[in-house]
Amino acid sequence: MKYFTALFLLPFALLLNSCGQKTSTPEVAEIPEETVVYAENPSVTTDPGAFEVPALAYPYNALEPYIDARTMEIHHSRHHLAYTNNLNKAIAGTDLEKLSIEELLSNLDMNNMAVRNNGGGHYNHSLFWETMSPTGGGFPESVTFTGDLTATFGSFENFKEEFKKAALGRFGSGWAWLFVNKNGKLEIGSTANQDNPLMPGLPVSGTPILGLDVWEHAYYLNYQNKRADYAEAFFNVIDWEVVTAKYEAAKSAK
Ligand code: MN3
Repeated sequence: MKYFTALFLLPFALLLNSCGQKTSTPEVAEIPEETVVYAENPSVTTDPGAFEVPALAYPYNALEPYIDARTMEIHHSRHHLAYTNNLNKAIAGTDLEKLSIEELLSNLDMNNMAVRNNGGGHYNHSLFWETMSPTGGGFPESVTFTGDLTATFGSFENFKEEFKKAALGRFGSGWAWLFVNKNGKLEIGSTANQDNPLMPGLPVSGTPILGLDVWEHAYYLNYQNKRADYAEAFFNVIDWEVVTAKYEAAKSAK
């Protein structure tokens, strides 16, 4: 019976002992590492209206090290959101609310600066997010698209240099574009502010299939004033599959 009692009390004795040990050794406070959990498909809530900021197909940190998470977050959840909210406000109660963003921009009154800046901002950023991917970079796989790209610019490398030149040559804020012109041919160009080749009366005219945002807000945190490094890095995240699909759609629409 004595033996049984001792056996029965053993776990308690061990427990007491371990508690005693715990209090005798001061605990070292663990400082948790700062871990940010990024949403798989980050979304933001647009004010009620005709247009919505699209959710991204990849987390904010997915394009690192080429485009940093903080820049992506601010760019998508603040800059893009502001353009879309302001566009919705500018067209509220007008017939423009019934149009697609492409129709709206193609038939734009260029003196309507609120719709021009914010409609452009909404369209340009939507295209920008769509044509980037964490599995992007490299070369287009499509033989037709690569063939046309090479026929137009001489080689893929030449195309890249021309595109980077357009990005660097844009003074101040704007965008560099690869677009399909009215003859169904590939062309490179750039526009100021939030303009784009869909808008009427600009020197560059056609259907954008790839755009690079060269506003400082797109790269300043990571690249500061080094726009050339940012333009070079962009080529590591271009989703050529999406660009090719846009090329084919634009060509067949001409
Ligand atoms: Mn931007």
